[in-house]
Amino acid sequence: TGEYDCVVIGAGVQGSFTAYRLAENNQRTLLLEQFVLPHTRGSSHGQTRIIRKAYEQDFYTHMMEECYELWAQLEREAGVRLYRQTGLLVMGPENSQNYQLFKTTLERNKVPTVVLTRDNFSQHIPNFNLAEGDGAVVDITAGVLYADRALKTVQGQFQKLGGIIKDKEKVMDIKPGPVVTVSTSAGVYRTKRLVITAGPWANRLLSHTGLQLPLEVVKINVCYWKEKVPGSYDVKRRFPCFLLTEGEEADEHIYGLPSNEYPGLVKICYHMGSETDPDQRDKQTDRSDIDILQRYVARCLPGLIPEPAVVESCIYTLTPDRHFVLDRHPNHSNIVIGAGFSGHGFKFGPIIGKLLCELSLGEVPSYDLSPFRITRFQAKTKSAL
Ligand code: PYC
Repeated sequence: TGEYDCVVIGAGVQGSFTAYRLAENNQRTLLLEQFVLPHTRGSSHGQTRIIRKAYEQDFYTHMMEECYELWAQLEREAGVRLYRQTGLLVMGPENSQNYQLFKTTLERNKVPTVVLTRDNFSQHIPNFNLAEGDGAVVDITAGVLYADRALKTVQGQFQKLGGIIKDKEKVMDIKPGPVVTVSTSAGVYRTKRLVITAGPWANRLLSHTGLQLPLEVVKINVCYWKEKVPGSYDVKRRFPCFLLTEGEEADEHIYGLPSNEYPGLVKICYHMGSETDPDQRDKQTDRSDIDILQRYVARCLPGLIPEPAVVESCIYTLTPDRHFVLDRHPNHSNIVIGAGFSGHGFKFGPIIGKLLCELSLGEVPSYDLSPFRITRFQAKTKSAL
């Protein structure tokens, strides 16, 4: 048995940053992970992610303002490079609500941007067809985060502060109370405070505490597309990340990152997938998202072969409104939950860590967390009755 000030369950990006912040606050902290680290079973693996201030809602843009500073601070502390600026090209039907929300949120928050016109588009973004009726604006601050490296870095910094990581330890039981007892496949731990950041496994763990959240777990096919002419979409040629809010083929976002981790291959994905059990991810073989992407690539990216060369997998844990869950457990105030990052949480890791740490320590959170409260789901259910 071990005694801790705080146990964090789930060593993905959110749990790792939370554990790091707790350790910084002199909390004796244990970070538990069910698989051998590093692993590719959840939502924090892969070499790259997009970082951006471009959002439909002000509250995300505000959080990202500070989050960029926290990423830079981690880079300095650890002496590693985690961010590369590329810009993010946001496109969508000029008159659609979604595209306009992106554009006006960028303007209102004075994020540096360049608005592209149909006339100058190809001069700035070669080998790309802007769809008929689409607008285009570039969030200059956006870029690529080196995801695997970031995760390893924050875990290393946590350990340097005396934090303990135990991987290959699956949580089998949680007994809430003033002191929470966490039983794993390898031991029993007693802790004053618990944080659950278990990604698609959140509801499995929450079932021990009498709570279930409306989370939908989907498998994402992470597709890499081969350049016809090597280098045409390369990060070194300043090809940006891009995000299409909606389009002829797509109701959900399509996003892409310049060729980077695999030379000559460009990562382009659909921001939706098919429901999966996270322990049976590879049994989900639906490819309708890939069909959507093939049509889009054929139409808009003429320099790519419209068939994915490499397909990897990732999991999204979606809430009904696609906003995160950052809250205390409704019945146990010493249990804090970070969940439902809905496929857009990685870039927020440092700020989520700060917020979950504040919640866990009973401090006033640095941001208004009302969009992220658990009660919003109950309110929906009640009004639907
Ligand atoms: O939120 O920028 C994002 C994103 C890119 C890919 C998946 N999510």
